[in-house]
Amino acid sequence: MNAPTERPAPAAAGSANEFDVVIVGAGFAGMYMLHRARGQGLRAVVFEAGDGVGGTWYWNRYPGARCDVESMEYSYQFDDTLQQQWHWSERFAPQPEILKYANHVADRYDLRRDIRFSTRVTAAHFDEAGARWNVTTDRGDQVSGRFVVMATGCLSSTNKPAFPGLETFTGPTYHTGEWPHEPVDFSGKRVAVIGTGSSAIQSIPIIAKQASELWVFQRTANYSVPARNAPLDPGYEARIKAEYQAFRARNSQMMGAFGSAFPRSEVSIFSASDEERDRAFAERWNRGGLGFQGAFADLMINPNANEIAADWVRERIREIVKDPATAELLCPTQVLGCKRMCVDTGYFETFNQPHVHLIDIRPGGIEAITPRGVKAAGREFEVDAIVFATGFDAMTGTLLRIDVRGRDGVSLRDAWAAGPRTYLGLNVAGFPNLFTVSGPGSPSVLTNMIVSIEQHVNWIAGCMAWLRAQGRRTIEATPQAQEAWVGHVNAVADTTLYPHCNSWYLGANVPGKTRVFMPLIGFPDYVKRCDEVVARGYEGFAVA
Ligand code: NA7
Repeated sequence: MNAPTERPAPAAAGSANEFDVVIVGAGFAGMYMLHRARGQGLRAVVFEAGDGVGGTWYWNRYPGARCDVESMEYSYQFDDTLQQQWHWSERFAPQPEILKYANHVADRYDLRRDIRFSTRVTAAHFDEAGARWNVTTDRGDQVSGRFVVMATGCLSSTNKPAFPGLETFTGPTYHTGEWPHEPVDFSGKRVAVIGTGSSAIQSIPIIAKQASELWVFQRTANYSVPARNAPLDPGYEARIKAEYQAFRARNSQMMGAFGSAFPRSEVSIFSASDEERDRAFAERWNRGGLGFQGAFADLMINPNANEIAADWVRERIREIVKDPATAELLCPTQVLGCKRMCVDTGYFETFNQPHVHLIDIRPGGIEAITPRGVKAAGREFEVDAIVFATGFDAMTGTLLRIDVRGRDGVSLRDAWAAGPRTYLGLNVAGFPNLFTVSGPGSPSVLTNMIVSIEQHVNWIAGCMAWLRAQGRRTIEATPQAQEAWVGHVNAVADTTLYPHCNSWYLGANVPGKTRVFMPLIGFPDYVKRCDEVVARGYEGFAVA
């Protein structure tokens, strides 16, 4: 899919600090937004906290970091030459290669000249008289923009629990989401990893190869499927490239905008015999990756169906992990898939190594961090380094760290005090001309993020062009449309098992965060809805 031809706008009047579009973040969303804005002849600037592009893939450099969407699908599709020329080396791309791709895109489209790196946006205030946003950064920039696009990412603010005594630890500490740029060598070290989500599950097998002792502190066991990662098959790559656009089109019809090569089965688990169930699960387990969850049509809808799949995975864990007590501890008990499933390489096997220990912290959590290590389960574990794999203040964290004020000076923090409320996950009532890329209320984290990002950026770019063509200045969601949308997002979630456990989709991982199911389930219906809104003259938006 190529970006539609844009009609250039007249050059913006005003000083060097006046822009048509101010973009926050230079991850995949911010980079593409900049490219599209330029394509319309708009003056755009990007502020980026890191000193390079890549967003999530810039920050998450922990050992073993890898995408759980297959690499032939996890890339931009707006430029067919780009997708034809780029070559991925593995079935699931490792973080350094994705970062290399982000840098390639920045160079290829000459994006860096409009990106101000190492600069964090601290405030964005709407000036009603001028219908412009005044944006401030931690480096003293003060710029204004007709539009603000929050390309701030869904997993970009780390969750750092305030463990008592945290500051007293004498060794180095690391958060997986803010990993140092230099390689970290754990050779011969005693290491603690706190958390057993995706970041921990990817990094633990690698850390275990170096550490002399590895203590893993687990509050909730997670379901994980083997990645079966391998060098990318050149034949497969050639077949996809021979029909890349058709492949993309098929993926866009999937609930999560990926995985059309192995789509979700339409068969109910209850119409399958025991042998058929086993065969279906085994086929997907052996193929590797997130497709496991699609073995039957009703796994995420019916609790009994889900429990059968969960049991099947628990059996595999018991087969892999030799010590029965450790195996039992590693067996998750929550609904399968209601926390995002993990995709691993040798995670459960790692616990068969004598120097790797699993500590159940369910009863009392982490009691304290001490100068010498971690206190939990009634004892102190002496370690040389601690890795916090404790996740993110997802979807809203970064947005709410910025002092965003819309009409009447109302802050986004107040507007979202009872949880995020958006229309289409693209805009918030009372915040004209401010767009959120993959914001709460859009499919975002339940999809192939790059596909969702492109869909959002295309929509936003189209909206800006439309406003200009109509001679209008502002667009904002009506409160009524927003209320109805929030209701819709919740209603869709409630037809599934997703809200059934304490996941970051619900904000339940961050103490004090309001419990609201944030992403919308189902990419194809969402895209249809976005297109209908446009076809009906931006239905649900007030335009002035
Ligand atoms: P996750 O999936 O949120 O995992 C964080 C882990 O840290 C999880 O096991 C948490 O246990 C644990 N955690 C969080 N807070 C605490 C405290 N206070 N004490 C002990 N343990 C804690 O983050 P990831 O970075 O692994 O993955 C995020 C996404 O990135 C992932 O879904 C993929 O989409 C890619 P809990 O489950 O809350 O009991």
